Amino acid sequence: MSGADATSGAERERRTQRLGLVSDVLAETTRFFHGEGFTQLLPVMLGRSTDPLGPDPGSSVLRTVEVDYLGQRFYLMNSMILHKQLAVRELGKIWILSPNVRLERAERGSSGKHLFEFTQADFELPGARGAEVRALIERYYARLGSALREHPVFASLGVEPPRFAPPWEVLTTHDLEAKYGPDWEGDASRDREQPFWALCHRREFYDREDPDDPGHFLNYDLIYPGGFGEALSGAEREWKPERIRARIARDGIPHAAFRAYLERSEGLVPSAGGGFGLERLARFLLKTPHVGDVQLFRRVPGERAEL
Ligand code: ASN
Repeated sequence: MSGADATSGAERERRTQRLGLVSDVLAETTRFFHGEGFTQLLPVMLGRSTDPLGPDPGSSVLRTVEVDYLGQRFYLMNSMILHKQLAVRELGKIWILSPNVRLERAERGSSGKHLFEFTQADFELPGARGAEVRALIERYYARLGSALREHPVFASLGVEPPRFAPPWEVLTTHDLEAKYGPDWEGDASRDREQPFWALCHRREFYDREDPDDPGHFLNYDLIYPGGFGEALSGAEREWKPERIRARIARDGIPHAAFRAYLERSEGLVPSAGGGFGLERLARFLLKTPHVGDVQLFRRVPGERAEL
């Protein structure tokens, strides 16, 4: 066998092992949400409205993909947030393995954590507050860590198995900016050995503004340690139609894209939830250089896709 074949054979074997871990993470995630009483829904991929992904200083999406089909305009899912908000009223606690397409700028290819197609575990709980969601997610990671600790992939790839030790530090973006500057995520992540929560981001209209403290937001991100950065984003939601309309107007995002959602907004109820990227989770567990390394077919911005 030539050297090149041996190398690609070894790399193929590592890829098979990484994908095996992704499969086991999916199985554990499914067991967890079902055990917590969530109803699993199949994903929506084309919607008459979708997540605007902005205004958000962290977003760098070029555009939302529009599909005109038989006289209707659809958008490819940036995330299912708007559909989740409508679904919780009838269905209670829900979760979805939700594929998202986000056309990131080419420069994002070198961040190590951006993909233009990925899957998130996306969940929503009617009537919940942020603290309840954060406790749920801490239970999830603690359980995932114990379930995977003896997984042979870690010894085989020479990576430390995960040690998640919640409860985790809770900070605000104001604390983080004061210490690390406006681009706090990388340095704050590199400074820590456990994940931490970052609260209060000024971003999309569906994250609830604190009624007692305008200009502050009842949302949260979970950040991985070691420079791996954002794991999850979530929030308590705006559900009052007049507040949603005012936020959309304030953000200056085109109304047409939200007409179908706004027409149904009288049916919204208070809820909270979030979503975490499964590829980012697998990358964090396996400490691969790029999140594309845990995909079967890499979807890295600016890279030529194999298939
Ligand atoms: N899934 C996120 C949430 O529930 C939204 C997103 O992915 N942009 O808040």
